[in-house]
Amino acid sequence: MFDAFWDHGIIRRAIDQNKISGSSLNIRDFAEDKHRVTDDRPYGGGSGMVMKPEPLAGAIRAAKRKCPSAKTILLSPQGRVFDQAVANELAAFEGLVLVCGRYEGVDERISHDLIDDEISIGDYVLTGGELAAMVVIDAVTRQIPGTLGGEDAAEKDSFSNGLLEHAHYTRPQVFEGEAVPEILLSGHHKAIENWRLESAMLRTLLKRPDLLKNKSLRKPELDILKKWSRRIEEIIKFYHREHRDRRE
Ligand code: 4FV
Repeated sequence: MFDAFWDHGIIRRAIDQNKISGSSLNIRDFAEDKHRVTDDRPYGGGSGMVMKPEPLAGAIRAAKRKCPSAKTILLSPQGRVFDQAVANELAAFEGLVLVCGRYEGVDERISHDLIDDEISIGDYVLTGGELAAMVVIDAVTRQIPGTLGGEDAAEKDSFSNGLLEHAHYTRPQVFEGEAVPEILLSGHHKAIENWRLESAMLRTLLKRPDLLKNKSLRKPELDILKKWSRRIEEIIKFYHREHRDRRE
């Protein structure tokens, strides 16, 4: 599954620019028995299979020999939930060994002395950890300076300032009767910057109000919220005036 992943887009370019290097080790290559078995029935009975500790341990140790300072991470639903802050944190490490489980999961003893951290990409169950590992690699690679073309591209990301991104527009200026907001054509950079901040605030308020609640607001953001609340107050006052007049 990783062959295609390493070979496309920003990941491929980051590899070509030696910003990152990536390799995938097949756990079965570390199974020492003649049938190269990597899974077995669960002790205590029950359905499904569990990944055996020996091949996993062999693979993890082989990966660590490539980068001894690497942080080993098991992708599993039991892990701490992955988000932009975790991506930023992992981008600071020299290397990551991402362990991808299959079947019901991995033998618990692997977590005891070979795993530094456990990460989940979300509260749902996948058929394997590979897709989760790709999500982590993709988000972390974007945080490495220079992988996104514009030096500051990642800073302007959703979540980087605790807000969702502002609305984006490109040509044509009018699409199926809908025009691009005039302000974006004005060349007035400060006004465009303010428009984009208000767009980001509005989208965050409507789509992810939880982000606004946990965010330390900067003055421009507070001013925007105050402006909106004044407007809402006016509407409520107008409503009451209308209602009172109708009652009288
Ligand atoms: C998962 C997740 C996930 C659990 C059993 C693979 C599966 C199977 N990994 N975030 N959610 N893993 O569902 O990271 O082995």
